Amino acid sequence: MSETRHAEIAGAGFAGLASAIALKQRGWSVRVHESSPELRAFGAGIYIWDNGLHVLDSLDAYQQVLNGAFAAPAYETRTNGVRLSYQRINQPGYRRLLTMTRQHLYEAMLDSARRHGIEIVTRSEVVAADPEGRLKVADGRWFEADLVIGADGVKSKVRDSLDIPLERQRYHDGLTRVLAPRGPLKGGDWDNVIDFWHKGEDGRTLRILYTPCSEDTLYMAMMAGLDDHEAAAIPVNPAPWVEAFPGLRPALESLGDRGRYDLYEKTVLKEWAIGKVAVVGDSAHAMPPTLAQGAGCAMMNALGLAVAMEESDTVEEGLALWQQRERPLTDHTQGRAAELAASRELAHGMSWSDTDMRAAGHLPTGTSAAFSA
Ligand code: FAD
Ligand code: 5PR
Repeated sequence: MSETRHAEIAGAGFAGLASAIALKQRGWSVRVHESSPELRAFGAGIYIWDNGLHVLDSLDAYQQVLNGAFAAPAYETRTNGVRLSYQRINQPGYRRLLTMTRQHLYEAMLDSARRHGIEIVTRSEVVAADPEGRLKVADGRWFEADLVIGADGVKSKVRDSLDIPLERQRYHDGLTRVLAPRGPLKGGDWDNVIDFWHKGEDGRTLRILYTPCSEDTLYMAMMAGLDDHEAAAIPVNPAPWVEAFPGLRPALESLGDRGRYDLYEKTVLKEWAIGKVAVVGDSAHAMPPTLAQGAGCAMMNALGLAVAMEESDTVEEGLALWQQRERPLTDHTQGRAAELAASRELAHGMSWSDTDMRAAGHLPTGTSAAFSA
């Protein structure tokens, strides 16, 4: 096909930016609509495994991500003070896992989008899509495209406007995610990722996934049950947390009124595409973060979509190929992440089994085993 094809994309999150860059790299023109007034990431820190790093390389964002991310030497689990699992990471022959602030990842992707000359319209709220290939914004205008992408997150309006049958599940646990200065928590084991669990004699379970995400910044995902009003409160009440995890006191006492509590959730769609509209990322497959693969799958599927378009004569054929090729891995990952969320199995240590690491160890469509950098 010689004439330039055009995509309209809802949402400038990780899925939207990845889709935009990957299509633009393959000769498409693209426009991204973002409802927020500013282009920035929300939330605290993020984990990106090998698979996501390969996609970032292909999107020309890897070097910038690497520069300023954290590469912990090990990943451990400690329950009631006892080390239950310990794995090296980021060392020759071991898995790679970079941790970083969400803003750091976002800026690297945004800078790549800008270098590629991608148009991003802020304060442009998408309200619907039409399978014929049109996207509608809040002021009533329609934008036509060869391909429409709904990358507008877990509350996707694009998805909802298409009436795709959907299954939604919420879990009993949720997390407060915060960034804090590392302060004295540096060097030795404090440079590891540490999944701290506390199982009290009173039946209470608390957990802090302790994650250095730069030289100076610490990310903590603090898990408490929905019915634990004291520990799930916002602003964070440090008392129960310091009691369970006294070693983290300096970080816990620095939190102030920061933080937000979010429940785990999962959405599964019958189809990821209808007509000329595809949904990508959390709009299609939100999952609990237990395998740290939500953004990883979002980025793999965004790149995979652009590759499938390149390989197909029509958008509809491309969308069919895309789902057939990419969906099984995401379904598997989502299902396993959900089991881990429901069972609290991670308290016994991470398994590092091939089943749990299938996405992390996958070489995504459109990437090569060697980093191009
Ligand atoms: P989003 O990041 O939600 O982006 C959607 C974008 O669309 C936003 O910019 C939003 O403003 C915009 N938007 C929304 N509605 C509209 C509209 N109507 N019109 C226009 N724009 C709109 N994943 C990992 O890979 N590693 C991790 O370590 C990890 N940790 C996590 C921890 C927690 C607690 C949670 C909840 C998730 C975690 N995830 C992780 C998952 C990851 O955050 C998501 O999978 C990822 O953000 C999905 O990207 P997205 O672009 O699909 O959606
Ligand atoms: N792993 C990661 C993570 O961010 C979370 C979990 C597991 C990287 C939560 O934020 O189990 O909830 C988890």
